[in-house]
Amino acid sequence: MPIRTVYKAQIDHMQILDEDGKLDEKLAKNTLTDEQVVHLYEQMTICRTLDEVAFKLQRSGRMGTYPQNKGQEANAVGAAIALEKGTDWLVPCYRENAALFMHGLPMHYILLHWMGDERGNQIPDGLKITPLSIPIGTHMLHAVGIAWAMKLRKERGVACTFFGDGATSEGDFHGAMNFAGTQQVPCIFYCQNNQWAISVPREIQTAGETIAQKALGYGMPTMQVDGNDIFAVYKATKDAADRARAGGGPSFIEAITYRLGDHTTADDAKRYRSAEEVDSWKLKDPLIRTRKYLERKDQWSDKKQSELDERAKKITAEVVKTAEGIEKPHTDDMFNHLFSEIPAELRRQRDTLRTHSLGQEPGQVGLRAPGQAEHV
Ligand SMILES: Cc1ncc(C[n+]2csc(CCOP(=O)(O)OP(=O)(O)O)c2C)c(N)n1
Ligand SMILES: [Mg+2]
Repeated sequence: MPIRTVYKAQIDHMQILDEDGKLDEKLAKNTLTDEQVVHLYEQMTICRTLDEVAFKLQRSGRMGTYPQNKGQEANAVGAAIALEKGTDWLVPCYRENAALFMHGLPMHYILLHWMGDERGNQIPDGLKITPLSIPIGTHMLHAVGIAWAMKLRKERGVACTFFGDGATSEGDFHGAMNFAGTQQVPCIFYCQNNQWAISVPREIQTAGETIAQKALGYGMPTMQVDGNDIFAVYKATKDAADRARAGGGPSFIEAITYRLGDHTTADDAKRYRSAEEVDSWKLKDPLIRTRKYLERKDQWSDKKQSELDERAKKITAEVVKTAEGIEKPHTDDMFNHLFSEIPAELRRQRDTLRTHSLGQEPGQVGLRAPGQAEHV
């Protein structure tokens, strides 16, 4: 019996808008209108302004650790506009702020989250968004579960989960991909390959030439896109969503991008990556590229830019005011959201906290007066 080839594969890379803001007209057909591009440019700018504000809040001790989205915004906005708000689920990691805002999450929730206030994770009813996943990769399983449920209920929705290059080395990632493939669930696996997992470079994250090829092992359509190109991100996500809605199962997208900031405010990326590398990626910045495109098409001006910058400043100042102005949480809140019926031991702890200061300031918030209404 001669040797025969039983499987052949290739991974395509798609770029539609190049670094100079030039468009591949053929590939761009039926993608984004100029009006939509302006909208996405505004969303990216507002998101980046919030990033800068959050960074300063952390540095001045008003917020905990914060992971900047800077440089990766095209992924979030391009995918978000390709998905249906209120129908499709977003299952995020922590570098997709703009997608969450576009699907309805009030911006101050993100600040509350990083200020360590759990109310930032209580997504308002009606929004199809799960809380940020700080454990790397665990949320892809949740996305597959949501997608499976939608399939069983014959709903039209798709679940799109975002994660990094590092997450694709986790066991949970492979479990999620395998199950999604065998059950053909309507799930989009969106990998933001930003070249680094904290200080671990992409080259040693996996021995494979691409991350996209990992999906071949799970029988999924897969491709690479330029993740700093809103057109390519939009097209890849829209095609994957259309396929999923038509019963075609899951898809994988590897988006090539770069985080221009440190991993988080607790990191100093200068210790492990060169200034030349960062500079080379600054030239590929999605905001610069999108603005160049709009200028080419006579859709943008310095005047519009300064109006937008002013608007972004105002919006984010208001967001900070809302986040910092929220009433302090009550100690009861620590017990209120985990169990429908609180176990006896936790009830005892909760009740003790109401009547004893436990070595803390007796005047602290949380010492509820006897007889005051209980939450549970
Ligand atoms: C299960 C788990 N292991 C380790 C960590 C610590 N950790 C936080 S971020 C990170 C790197 C993630 O890299 P990547 O998936 O590429 O995402 P990026 O931060 O680059 O967007 C690690 C190891 C964690 N949060 N969760
Ligand atoms: Mg990464």
